[in-house]
Amino acid sequence: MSDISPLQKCRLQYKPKLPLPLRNGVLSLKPVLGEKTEAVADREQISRIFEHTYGKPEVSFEASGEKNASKAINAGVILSGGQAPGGHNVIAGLFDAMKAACPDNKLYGFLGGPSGLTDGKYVEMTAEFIDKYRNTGGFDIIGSGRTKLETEEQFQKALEVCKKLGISAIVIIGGDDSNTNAALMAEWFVKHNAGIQVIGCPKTIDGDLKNKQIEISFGFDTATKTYAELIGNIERDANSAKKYWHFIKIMGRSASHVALEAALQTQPNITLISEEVAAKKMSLAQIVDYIAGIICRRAENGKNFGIVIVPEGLIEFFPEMKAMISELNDLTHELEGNAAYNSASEAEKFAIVEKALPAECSAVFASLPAGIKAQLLMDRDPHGNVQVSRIDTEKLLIAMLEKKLSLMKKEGAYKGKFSSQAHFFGYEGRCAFPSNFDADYCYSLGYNAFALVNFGFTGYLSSIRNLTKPADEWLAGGIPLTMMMNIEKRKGENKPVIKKALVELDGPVFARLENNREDWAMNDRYLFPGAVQYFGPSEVCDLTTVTLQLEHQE
Ligand code: FBP
Repeated sequence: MSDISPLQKCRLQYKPKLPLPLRNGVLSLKPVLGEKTEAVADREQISRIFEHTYGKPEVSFEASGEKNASKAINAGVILSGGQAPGGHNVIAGLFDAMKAACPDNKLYGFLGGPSGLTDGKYVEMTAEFIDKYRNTGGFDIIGSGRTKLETEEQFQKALEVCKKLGISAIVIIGGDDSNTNAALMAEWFVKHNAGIQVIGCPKTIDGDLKNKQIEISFGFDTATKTYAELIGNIERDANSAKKYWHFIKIMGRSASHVALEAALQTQPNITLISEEVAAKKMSLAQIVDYIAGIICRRAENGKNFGIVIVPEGLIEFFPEMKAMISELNDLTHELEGNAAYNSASEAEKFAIVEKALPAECSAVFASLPAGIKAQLLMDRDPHGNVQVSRIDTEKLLIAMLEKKLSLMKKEGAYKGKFSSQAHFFGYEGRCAFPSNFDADYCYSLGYNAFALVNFGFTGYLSSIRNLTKPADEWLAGGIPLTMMMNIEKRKGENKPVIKKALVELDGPVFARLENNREDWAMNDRYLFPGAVQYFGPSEVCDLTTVTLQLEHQE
């Protein structure tokens, strides 16, 4: 019996498509430089921090018509942060580009994320090793991690490891934070004349690493197609049984791009968008009222079922919760080494926290069910933030709605029956086999990363554009990382960071939801996308999301 599934066997045969200029290998390219660039904001501070790498021009690659010579080099690659479908193809593209340029080129994979570089834990990539992972999901080829690379000591260690292995270029595959770290490391290497280039690749299913230059991060396409397939199946079930309200929390740490895209693909009854909740300063109680209103109106039409999409980060966008969570982040940090707190029972911990929080925040905390309180007190992520994937916001909404609806029933304002099911779609989509789009896009990002290395660039993000067109028409190039930065407060300190893209409430993607909201709430306009990640009609299978189509429509 084979130890791989029939689908995996089939996907291993898939040949990812490259943009036309890259198809003859990176040695046949010529870089075309644009104008000098500036950071999105806080230019003076950013230019001071990145004294040696600030302001570089954008670059695009064109076919040169001739083949340049190349000498053998060694490079390293790191997977950083949460998994996103297609990471393996970035590595495969990088590897193939290197070997096509010079068979003596060597690629080392650092194990377990950025700490693999500083701890000197690595594996040398061979064709045999990589071939098993082509077009597969996950990051298990070398593993990932969330260690931040930002200190002098870490950069020194990285330099020693690179020197030992003869590495002159590192490719970091990560999100906004990892690429901020890539920019810092690029700057440090230039400042210390280390002769090591650093190139980033835009990864995250959350879709919030995008801007004028980067159309989308990889993984967003597959994750949203996977969630949409599952939501469609639930819609079909809800419409068949007609007895449950399904509350579906959709991954996406902060921005609601994933929830919004999945909603546009499936047309559920209610879609909450965190950015809208924050902009309208809506409280949790107001959102509960809003959902209860739709449940009542549907019940009057004899429909005691429906679908509600809840973005993962929602809880942090309610103004009262945001303030409370921010106080709680500082407080839990202070309480970390406190023996009395650590040995206290759960109820005692709640009492300690309620006493220590400012009065208004304490009241908000006290109003929550014990399960949510306990989740809010769990460990923070490496940036000191609450881990929203571990908070059952969908269950919190259900609990509050049960109370609200039974009260309304007593008052005669609601005559329906409310039965619910809670779901969380996150990890199910994060490691799916990459869709055709992500398989092509990721392979191209990796291939193109080596083009940037070959022409001596550092502190750049690999960029493939024109993504709403077929791969033949994609454009390859590089964007200076400093161009995407601004200054933000992190753990009380001003830091340069790549600006996160949130859902634009005045943009065409949100407008599609807003214009259809009432119709989708009351009428059942469910769409059932099915499994279209790999095979099927090419307008959905090979091309990317509704979000990108709307953002780049002509
Ligand atoms: P990245 O930003 O590193 O890509 O990770 C995003 C994400 O998948 C979020 O959507 C989610 O909130 C988080 O990771 C979960 O983190 P963990 O893997 O640590 O549970």
